[in-house]
Amino acid sequence: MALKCGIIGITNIGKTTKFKCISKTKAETSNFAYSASKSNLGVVDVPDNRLDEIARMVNPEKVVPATVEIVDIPGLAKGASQGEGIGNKFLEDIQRCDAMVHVLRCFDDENLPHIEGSVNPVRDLEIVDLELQVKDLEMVERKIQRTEKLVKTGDKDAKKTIEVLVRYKDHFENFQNARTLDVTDSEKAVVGDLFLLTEKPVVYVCNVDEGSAVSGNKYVETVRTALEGQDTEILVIAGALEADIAELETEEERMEFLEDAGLAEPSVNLMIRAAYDLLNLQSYFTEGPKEVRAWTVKKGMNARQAAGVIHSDLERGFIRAEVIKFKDFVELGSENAVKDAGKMKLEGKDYIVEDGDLMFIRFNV
Ligand SMILES: Nc1nc2c(ncn2[C@@H]2O[C@H](COP(=O)(O)OP(=O)(O)OP(=O)(O)O)[C@@H](O)[C@H]2O)c(=O)[nH]1
Ligand SMILES: [Mg+2]
Repeated sequence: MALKCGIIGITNIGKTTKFKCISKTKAETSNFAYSASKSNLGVVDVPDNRLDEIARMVNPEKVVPATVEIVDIPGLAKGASQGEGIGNKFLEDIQRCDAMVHVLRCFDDENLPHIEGSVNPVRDLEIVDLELQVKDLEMVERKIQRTEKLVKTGDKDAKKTIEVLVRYKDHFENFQNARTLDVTDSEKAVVGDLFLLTEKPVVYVCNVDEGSAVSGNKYVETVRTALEGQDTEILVIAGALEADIAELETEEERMEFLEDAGLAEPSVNLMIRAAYDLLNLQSYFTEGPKEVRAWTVKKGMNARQAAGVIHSDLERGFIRAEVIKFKDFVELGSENAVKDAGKMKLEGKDYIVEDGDLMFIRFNV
């Protein structure tokens, strides 16, 4: 099953607008709170300049980018965990995701009322976080009850388990997210079966007005201050502007508008790459006259597992991988030049694949 990244946030702040910029999936946007009644799933190309550069050099018949699954989830509101708004259903959709892009409204627009009556991204962030925390608290409390029964039967581990669970419980009761609790890996494993919502890795996206696309605005500053000290990325995206640009017919037109806005590429690209990274994914490349292609592997996969992403035969019959570093390929200009310079490495099955490796798999079945 593919890993998925969910776009979450309070209702009516531009989540679906962003989703439409990056995905070919049809999705409804509207001016009304809670108008969306279902999540949208999109398989989204991962923009990668390295792939484009290899393609320019090799000039293949076909270029195939990596993809990542993004789910646009309808907005939450205060009380969602108690069934408010569209309620619990979307918390379940978030549960099925492996990472989250949390969108925050950081733009003024008199024509677009805010569900809470004013623009305040930090308050919105706290509202959404609280809904997730309440859900997580519920999960942890239920596990505490289950485990207490085990303590009574004399299970020795159960007592330790409860100690860890209580730490999580206290943490949620202090309005904190699971990901910020200081725990060891084995302690974390205690809640592994709960798939806690606030444990999932997150990146924040500040949705700003056109004029703030490059340097942000006062709302973005409040978000930065609120998240200070947390190891988390904050992206700034002018959603409406990027939606307009995505609608343009030609690449030239799109580039012109981006340049006018002071951007080198659509900022939604950063969002896609951030999602890919949060999901712990990276790419390696294969190149030839027929096809230049990016393949998705989990970080830390070895060469043999990575070969299996192309085809199970390559994993089963793996002999070795010929590995070229992207930098060498670009600097030296071709596969042969890299070989002549002695910079192509032969690697065995245990080689840990690095992001951006060019690989040719030798196999025999
Ligand atoms: N001014 C302005 N309006 C925006 C921006 N992004 C989205 N909107 C408008 O906000 C409204 C809601 O946008 P959606 O993308 O449907 O919002 P959503 O977060 O998906 O809403 P729900 O699915 O109901 O949670 C639409 O009318 C959009 O045109 C933006 O960056 N600036
Ligand atoms: Mg929506």
